[in-house]
This record gives sequence, C-alpha cells and structure tokens, in this order.
Amino acid sequence: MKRILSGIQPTGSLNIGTYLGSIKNFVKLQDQLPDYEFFIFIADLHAITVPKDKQKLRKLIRELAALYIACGLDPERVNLFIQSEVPAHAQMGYLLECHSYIGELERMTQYKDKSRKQETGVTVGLFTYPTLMAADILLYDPDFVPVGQDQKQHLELTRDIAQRINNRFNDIFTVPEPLISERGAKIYSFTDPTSKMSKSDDNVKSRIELLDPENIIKKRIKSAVTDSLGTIKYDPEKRPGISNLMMIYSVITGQSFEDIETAYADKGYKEFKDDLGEIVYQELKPIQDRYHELINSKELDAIFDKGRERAIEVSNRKLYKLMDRIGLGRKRK
Ligand code: ATP
Ligand code: LTN
Repeated sequence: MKRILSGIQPTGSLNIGTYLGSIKNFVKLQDQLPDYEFFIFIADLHAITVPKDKQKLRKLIRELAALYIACGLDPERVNLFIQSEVPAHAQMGYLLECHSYIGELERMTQYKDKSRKQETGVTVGLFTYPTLMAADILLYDPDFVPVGQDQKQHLELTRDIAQRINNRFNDIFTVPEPLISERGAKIYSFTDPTSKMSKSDDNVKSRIELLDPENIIKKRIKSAVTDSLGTIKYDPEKRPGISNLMMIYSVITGQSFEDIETAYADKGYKEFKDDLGEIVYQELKPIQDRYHELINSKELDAIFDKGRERAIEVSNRKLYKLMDRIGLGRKRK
C-alpha cells in the first residue's frame, strides 16, 4: 500500500497559514486518495531543539491534535501519533546522522536563519534537526510528503540521504517526493507581508489563530498591512499585502484571482476586508465548535493510542532492517 506522511511541530497555536497551506490540503488528500495509508504526527522531539516550558508543550501537543481532527482529519483514515512515543524516530535519527555530512547540514537555510536569530545556546539538536526529520520520513516509506515551501530543502536532503543509504546498503528506503500545494502554498504575515505567517512570530497581530474569537479575526484582517493604491489587484511582487489577503480569500472560497478582481472592481479595501473577515470567521467557526468537544475527551487519547501502535509496528520494521544491513547488534531472524 502506498503511503503519505507529514509532521507538525507543537511550537505554538495553529494559524490560518498552516491551516490553508498545509492542513486543508492534507484533508483533501485523505478524501481523494482512498488507496493510501496516511501517517501524521506531532513532532514534539523537534520542538525541544529550543527550550520549552513543560506545561505549555503538553498543552500544545493535545491542542494541535484536537485541531487537526476538528479541521477534518479523519482518525479512522489517518494514523495520528506523537513522535516521542515512537522510539524508532530518535534511533533512526542517529543512524542517519552517521550517514550525513556537516557541510550539507550547514547549508540548510532554516538552520542558518534560526541560529542567526538566536545569539547564544544554539543546540546540536537544532543543527541535526534535518536528519531527525529525514528519519521521521524514511521510517515509513512514504511516496509523498505534504509540506510547505519552506520545508522543500529538508525534503531534498532526505532524498539525498535515502539515495546514499540505498546505494550503500542495497535499497532500503523509498525516495519520497514533496507534495507542495500550488495555491495557498504560502500565506504571509499581516504585519510584514514579505515574510511567512508563522506561529513563532512574537507579534500576535501578524496572524489569525484558529481558536481566535470572531472580533479578533475581524480586527486582524482590518489591520493587515496593504498599500496606498486601494484597488483589489493580485500582484504579489509589487503589492504583497493585498495579494496575500486575496490568496486567503481565494483558497477559502475557491474563486480565482480574476473573479475576485472583477467582484471588487469598483470597491475598496474596507469592503474587501469586511467580507474577508466574515469569510474567515465562517470557515473557522465549525472547527472551533468541534475542537471544544474533543479537547478534554477520552476519544483523543484513544486516537493517540491507536496511532502509536501502528507507527511502532511500521517504524521498528524499517529500523531493524537498516540495523541489520549495517551490522549492528546481533542478527535478527
Ligand atoms: P515556525 O514558524 O515555528 O517554524 P511554522 O509556523 O512554520 O512554525 P510548522 O509546524 O513548522 O509551522 O509547519 C507545519 C506545516 O505548515 C509545514 O508543512 C509548513 O511548511 C506549513 N506552513 C506553516 N506556515 C505556513 C504558511 N504561512 N503558509 C503556508 N504553509 C505554512
Ligand atoms: N520540519 C517540519 C515538521 C516536520 C515534518 C517531519 C514534516 C518534522 N518532521 C516529517 C514532514 C515530514 C516543519 O517545521 N514544518
């Protein structure tokens, strides 16, 4: 059976960037591809590459999973699990570190950005993040890995490592393809429309979180940075602010940029933003209702248990296969 896998970091509350750029796409895939087995996990090991508060981390892991389900992820179709509950990830991560080069990890732009922002205390874990991510993926032989544009380089590294190990130890891993959605692939910050909307941005005004109440949702859109031209035209190069809002409009409603331009030909930012506020609120309301049903329920724990069991079964098989080929421990029958 073919497989699709993706991971999400519990580093902050989910925002509409992740929702529109990643989760919505994932939910669509789950419905469109009944022949695939799906894995999605909460990447808590990745979250501790920078210091984390214990209570907050615990809360976020649960919150994220509940939100994914509330967004339409079907736990019957998808194995949903917590990365640290499946030991093979850390073990495989180490094996892959021994087949990766310092030079290639130093070239990773996410590492360069994050280590530059953080003046002291850059951990080894932050540096080896991409090899752990490669382990997450290669353990499950997925054919496709849905990610945002920012993760493309990590996927390329994963492919390089997979090919290197396949050449050396005789075909062990499936070489995965990234699956990057065409539209909505990247949603930008409301305060700086040239950088990605991110859950770790210190400025809360830069984003809408999925659990934000109606008044906040509308306020954030009203205060989103645009320009002084006042017309609704899609031009991401010259007019990133309004183009970003049009992208959000388009991904939610399914309308093309031309349709939106025509509909707002003789209207200004105020009307456009008022409408968009309502559109985003209507999209998020049912998600919020389902989230509140789930968050303190036993249902969520049952989903995690089931996901963990299947993930352990699949990942251990791959881990032991590589250990055998390398010559580690005693030979397994
Ligand atoms: P951080 O900013 O803390 O690095 P993040 O906001 O990028 O985190 P992740 O958990 O790293 O969130 O991302 C989850 C998935 O959603 C990834 O595939 C990522 O590429 C995608 N994603 C995140 N933010 C956006 C965005 N603004 N637009 C489109 N896709 C996004
Ligand atoms: N690095 C990813 C999260 C992530 C992931 C993965 C995604 C960790 N392991 C494996 C896909 C497959 C991120 O920051 N978005």
